Amino acid sequence: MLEQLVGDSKALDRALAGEELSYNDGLELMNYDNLHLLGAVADNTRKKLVGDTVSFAASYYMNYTNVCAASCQMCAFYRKGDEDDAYTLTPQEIEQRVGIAKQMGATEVHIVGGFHPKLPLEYYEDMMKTIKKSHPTLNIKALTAAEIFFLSKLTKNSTKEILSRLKDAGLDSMPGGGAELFHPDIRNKIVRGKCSGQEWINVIEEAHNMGIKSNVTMLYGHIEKPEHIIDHLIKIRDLQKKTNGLLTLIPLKFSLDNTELEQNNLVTHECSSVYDLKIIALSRLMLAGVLNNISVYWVALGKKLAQVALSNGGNDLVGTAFSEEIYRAAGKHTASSVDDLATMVKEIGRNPAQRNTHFDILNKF
Ligand code: V47
Repeated sequence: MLEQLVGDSKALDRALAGEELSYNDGLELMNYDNLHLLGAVADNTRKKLVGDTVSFAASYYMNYTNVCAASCQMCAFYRKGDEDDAYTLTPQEIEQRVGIAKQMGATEVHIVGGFHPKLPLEYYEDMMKTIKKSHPTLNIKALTAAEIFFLSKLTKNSTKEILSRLKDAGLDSMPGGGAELFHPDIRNKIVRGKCSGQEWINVIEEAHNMGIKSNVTMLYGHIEKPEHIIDHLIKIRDLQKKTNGLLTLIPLKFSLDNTELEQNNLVTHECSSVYDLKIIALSRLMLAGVLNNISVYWVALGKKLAQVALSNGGNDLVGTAFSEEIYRAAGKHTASSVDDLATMVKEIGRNPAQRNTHFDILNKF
């Protein structure tokens, strides 16, 4: 049935046949105007690859500092060290918050922050050792590849050395932040003072080779062009073919409020829901068979659109968040319980399941 309908698109035909999509196929689909067909093929591919389960983790999000040596045009979170609302948590404050999260049922802690120019490597090691000592079973998902790269420059250690010391201190896995879009033409317009796309990939590859798995993100809906999205997805696919260390792709919708891109009128509105759904569908189709988890970040989309995104290629919900300061800084509220997410999934006729960081199912509802 779908085969007959997609006859006008070679790329959709190829996707339905389970063939790997090329760069040109990706571009064709970014410019394809029948969202319903695109979504149907992505949904069909999702069903074949991962079935009807929609997973989510009980994750506690914590930003240990908003002080940042970088000043990215797309970020509303960073502060310079001397600003009134700049903060840095002590390892003891972090431990206290993590204790509460554990009591609430979190199985992982997601810890990221700004590029703090004064915190020594020992701060991060202490943080991880303190958490591990009190909560040995909690997965510490901490520090993006961009933070590792920054720490390497700051402390004059190799990125491998930093990763190895943090792994010894308790680092279990890494979040996917800081990836933004890898293509230099767009990256250089939205970030300032952050590693390049290739440097991000190199650090993550090193982490994967040490047995530290990670997520990967894709920041969309600002000033990118279709080719930047497809370039990013193909680089993710190539990386995953090499290391198999990626757990999921999390497309992140750009949130406008309080960013330099907004203040300079470079972006005047957030992208449309149609574009959101296209991005989820393209993520599913470009990565099919290589990276089979596509997470929907409901915090950015809202719960109703997140449900539609799950019917356009998504199979996982991210943002069980008890706290997430970066999105809040850019105008989005965050917080939900595991039961709320299960209800959201049941409402669309799919099967909710709580997972751990590594996508093993812990609990069905
Ligand atoms: O790296 C910054 C992005 C990321 C804005 O790995 C913005 O499980 C939208 O990476 N609008 C941090 N996005 C969040 C992140 C993340 C979130 C949830 C789960 C995981 C995971 C990772 O947020 C940054 C950047 O790409 N960001 N500013 C903004 N104005």
